[in-house]
This record gives sequence, structure tokens and C-alpha cells, in this order.
Amino acid sequence: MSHYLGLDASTQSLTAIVINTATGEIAVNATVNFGADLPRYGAPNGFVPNDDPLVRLSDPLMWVDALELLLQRVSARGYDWGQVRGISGSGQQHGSVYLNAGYRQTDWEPARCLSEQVRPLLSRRLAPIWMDSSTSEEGREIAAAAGGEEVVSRISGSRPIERFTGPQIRRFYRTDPEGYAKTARIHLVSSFMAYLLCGRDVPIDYGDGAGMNLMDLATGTWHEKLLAATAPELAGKLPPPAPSTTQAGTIGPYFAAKYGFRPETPVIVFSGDNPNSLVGMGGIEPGNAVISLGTSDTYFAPMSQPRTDPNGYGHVFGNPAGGFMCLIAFKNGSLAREEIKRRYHLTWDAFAEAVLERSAPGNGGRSMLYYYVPEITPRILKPVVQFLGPESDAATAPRAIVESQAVSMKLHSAWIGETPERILVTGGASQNPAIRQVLADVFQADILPLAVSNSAGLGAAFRAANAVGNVPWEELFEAFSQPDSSQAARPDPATRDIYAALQDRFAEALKPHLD
Ligand code: XUL
Repeated sequence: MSHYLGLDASTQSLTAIVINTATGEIAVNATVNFGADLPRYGAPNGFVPNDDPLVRLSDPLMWVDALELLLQRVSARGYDWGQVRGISGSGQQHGSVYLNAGYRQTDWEPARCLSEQVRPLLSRRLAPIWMDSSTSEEGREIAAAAGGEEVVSRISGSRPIERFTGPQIRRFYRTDPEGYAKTARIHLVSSFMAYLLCGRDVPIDYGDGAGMNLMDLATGTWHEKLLAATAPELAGKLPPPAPSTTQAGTIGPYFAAKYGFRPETPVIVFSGDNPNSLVGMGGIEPGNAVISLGTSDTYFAPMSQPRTDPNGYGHVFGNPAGGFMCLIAFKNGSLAREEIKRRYHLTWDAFAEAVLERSAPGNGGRSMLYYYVPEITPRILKPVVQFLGPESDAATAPRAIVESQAVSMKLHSAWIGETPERILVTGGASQNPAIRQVLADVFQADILPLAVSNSAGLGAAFRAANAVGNVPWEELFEAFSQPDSSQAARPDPATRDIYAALQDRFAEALKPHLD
């Protein structure tokens, strides 16, 4: 028996991935989509539609039903859950679930559906998720009470951010003080799922706990000043933080009896989707970084020291394999690349050809500010699109945006103090060889495309295998998340100085637009 289960509770779906470490095969890969499979919750995109565009709430009972439906479906296909040796999981980060004092009574009856039995335990009917941005005022209040945004950032790894759990908790306390008073436990999405599986109180892991604006990165404990700045008596309502390798418990009697798990199956604490993805992509050791090129682009990388971004754009979370990781989000990712493609009537092939064959590194001094929508990194509230240097055309504009985006990533990840030698790239645009080559030259690192789908679920399964079965990380990466070396882009050392100069020019051009 060498089966390990990773569960991924994401915004729109719940996925189960079982890896078989003896054969190197994926034994189960199944998903429940909240919109399509649980239409009775009226949440086609995973959250309940709200008149206020800043508010994004989800029903925790939908996640409970999804868990049961997923386990049933896989059983119905003939899979025996009794084969699973260890379990861990992943959750969309920052979202929070509020339980009353009844949360300790977990003698749930297998004959009844679980959501019915969890419903009376909720002290807040709906859970705010990471897409909620209604808490700007609470963030300002927390910063003021704690001694400033920089103080919160230095302690917790991020300045107060709307979607982070601390500001969300404060908003609940302010808008529904009675509901807050009745709350005895606040869980993240990740720890709530682990609580259900174990049928007992479970910790919050360092990886996801760092996304709350409440944890002291240096000590791995809740920080008294931040707790006090957030809401009264908060310490007693939070489970303790714990390293990501901690065993939360064993599978609870409800799931053992109903789905056939062995009662002694260990459950390792769940973590956030970004920390799990770092593991699933095999990027846990310093010297690696991951760039995900999607609608937005993200840069995440392990860090040996708990440094924080002096500008307050990036975040620091726990690396589930030990130490820390950064997460830096760039909103103008594919969105901006597509604007250039559209403006010059290019296909993606023609876009790549322009970069690789019709222009050269440095682009004759052409670059651009490409902020079609307000940007997170760097913070730019007023969109600005501006070509810099000699005029750009269909031959040079693709390189202008790709180089500018790469240089911005390098510039805004410098604070982490690690130089990646190997960058794993994923997401739609990572298929584009021109983008891979520019990244290789700008970062002077090897760029390796990864074909892993659902890296968060896979990472959770890896964490279960590593913690329960002592399977070495390298063995897991080798078997399940090997990058495609035949598609690697290698850096050309001759471009180093060209891009160092471009980075300086780009930083200068940004200055008047920063908020
Ligand atoms: C990270 C963030 C998202 C969520 C959902 O800070 O808000 O990546 O974790 O995926």
C-alpha cells in the first residue's frame, strides 16, 4: 500500500489526487465542480453572487457536500479508500470559516449527511474567500493600531491586505459583534477541511497561517499585537499554528465507517494552495523559483530567510518543506500580452517569431509600461500604457512587452535575496518559446517548462507521502513532476549587461506612476 491522497479545495472545485509511490502512477484524479455538480448552492463560480462587487462569500456547507460527493464518486468507480496510507490537502488561501462552541462535538452519524450535522456548528453562515476586497478600512485600522503597515509587514510577511484573514475577521467583528462573540473557532479553508476529515480540532499550518496578517514569521506563533489590533479575544478562537509536517490526527470515524478508510489513516495538516504548489512543482529548495504565466503572472520561490518586501507588494508564506517562500502577483500578465497581440493583429506564432527572429535582446532601447489594469506589483492604481524609447511596431512591440514584464519580475523579486539558477515555468504562456528565452536571459537562469496539472493537489499528496511514508522529496519530484528538459531555455551570458541596463531604465520610468 503506497497510496497517498492529496485534496485540493480551490475556489471553483474540489479535487482528489492519489499518487502510488510504488509505481509512480496517479491512481485517482477526480474533481467535483461546485457550479456544475452542486447547482443548489447557486454559486456557478464557487461564490454566491452579491450586489456589492467587493464582497465574495462562499457556503462552507457546499465544501462539505463536495467532499462527500467526491469520495462517493471515486468509490463508485471501484476505488477502495482503504488503500490510502496518508492524507493531506490544500485550500484556497485566506478564506475563513466561523464555528460556534459546538465545534468540539464531532460524533457525526455516518447514516446522515455531514453538511446537515455541520450546519448548526456555523456561527457565520457564509465564509469570506480570497476574492473579497471589502476590508480596506479594517486593514487601515489594523495598521494604525499595530504601529503602521510596515510593522504588520515586518512581523507577518505582508502589509494588511483586503483578502487576508485578519482584516476579514475584523470586519466580521465590526459588522456582526454577536456572531463574532458566539464564534469559538476560526478556521482557514485548508484547516476546516482537515477538521472535517479528522473530526477533531486541528492546527493551522505555517504555510497558510502566514496569509492571515496574524502570525509572527520569526517565531511561528500568533502575534499578540496583531491579534489585539484585529479583534478582541481572538487568541482563544484560533487553533495553534504548526509546522506543515505535523500530523493533525487520523481520519475520523465518520469517514472511516462511511467510505472505508482505515481508521488509523494519518492526516497531515492541510496548507494553502500556493505553498502546496511550490511542493507539487518540485521547487522547494533555494536556487529554484516558479513563474506561473496565466491571466495574471505570479512568481513564487523558496527563501532561506524570512525577509519581507520593503515596498509591501509581495507576500511571505511558510514553505511546507521548511523555511519560507515568497509570492509576488503581477496582474497584467496574459491580459497585457494579449493587448499587444490584438493591437498588431498577430497570431501567437507570429508574436513568438517577432521576439525570436525580428528583434534582438534589448530591443534597440524599446520597452514599455504595460499597465492596462491597476497593478498589484508594483502598486499602480491608475492604468498606464506607454512605449518607451524609439517607436515600436509589429516587429518590436512583442519583445517590448515580454522584456518589460520579465525585467519587472526580476526587479520586484530582488528583495527575497535569492538568485534562482533554475526557474520552473507553468501556465498557458509558458508554452511560448520566445517568452521562455527572454526569461532565461533576463534572470540568467535555466527556464524549464512543467507539464504538471493541479500542482496544489499533487503537492498535498507529496506532503502526505513525505510525512507519513518518509518518501524523499526528490523521489516524488522524479516520479511525478519532472520538467521537460528538451524544451529548456538556457541563458545567453552576453545579454546580462543589456538587461541590467534595461532594468534600471524601467525602474526609473515606473517612478512617476507608483502609488
Ligand atoms: C494568494 C491568493 C490566491 C488564493 C487562491 O495570496 O490570494 O492565490 O490562494 O488561489
